[in-house]
Parts: sequence; structure tokens; C-alpha cells
Amino acid sequence: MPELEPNDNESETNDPVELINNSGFEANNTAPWFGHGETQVELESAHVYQGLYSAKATARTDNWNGIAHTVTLEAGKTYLMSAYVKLANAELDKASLSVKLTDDAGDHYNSAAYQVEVNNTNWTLLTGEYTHTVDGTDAGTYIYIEGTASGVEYYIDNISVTKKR
Ligand SMILES: [Ca+2]
Repeated sequence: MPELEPNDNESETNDPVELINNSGFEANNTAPWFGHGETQVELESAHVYQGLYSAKATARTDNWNGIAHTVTLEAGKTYLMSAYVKLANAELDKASLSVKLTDDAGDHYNSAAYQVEVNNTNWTLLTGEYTHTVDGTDAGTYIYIEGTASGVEYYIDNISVTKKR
């Protein structure tokens, strides 16, 4: 590796812009998160990955239900996405970090991390890349954590979405 000039080094190591607000729920509330499907989003303080708070998904009536957050993404760009997940009322299940996009062609569902095994003893990192391919106009995009069986409650913390360099 050649030595970098200080200015080059600075430009390479600047933190990427985080597109998730209240990404660790340390605002002591769950705004601006919302439920995809029937999901209720509750503030949690007993089971946290980092800090004082996390969020708990309850009232899930289907496996595609989950906690969601709107994101503004650029068409054609690739994003790095991650979230820590721990189950609340089941020992083992599978969870996905997914993206719903609505554009001129309708609704599109993709996953940055798909059906990763999660459990109730450790925090599991869901992570992966997602490329924002838009047909016409992006009428709304959000991420959500889904995939566990109906009725399974889970905690999430430290969710991140950044543009890939
Ligand atoms: Ca937290």
C-alpha cells in the first residue's frame, strides 16, 4: 500500500452518511420507525445491543410483518445495510433485512440479507448490499426487518444504511 497524502487519507476515511434516523433508538422513542403490516413498534430497555434502548416488534400477524424505516435512495446506487436482531419469544427462526420500493412498475421487494438464522441468546448481524434499481419514478422506499414466523417478537438495534463507495 502506498502512503496516502493527508488530504487523500481524510477523504477516504470520512464516515459515510447514515440514512437511518434514530438508528439505535437512543432518542428514547421509536420515531420515525413504523410497522410494516400489523407490526407494533415498542421501545425496549431490557434487551439492548448498545446504549440504553432498542426496539421490539410485536403484534406480527404474518411473516412479512416487521419494523420499518423510510429511506431516500439514489437510483442505480448500491447501499450497505445492516441491523442487529435478537428474538424475544422464540428460540430460533430466520430473519431478513428487506427493502420495499414502489415505482412506475409497482411494488418491488428485495433483501440485503435473506433468511439469516437468528436466536434469543445472541444479537445476530443481518448485513448485505442492495442496489436501488428503479423503473421510472421512486414513489417511496423503506427498509424493514421481516421473515420470522407470525407471532414471533424480536428486538432490533443499530440499524444502518449507507451508500457504498
Ligand atoms: Ca440502542
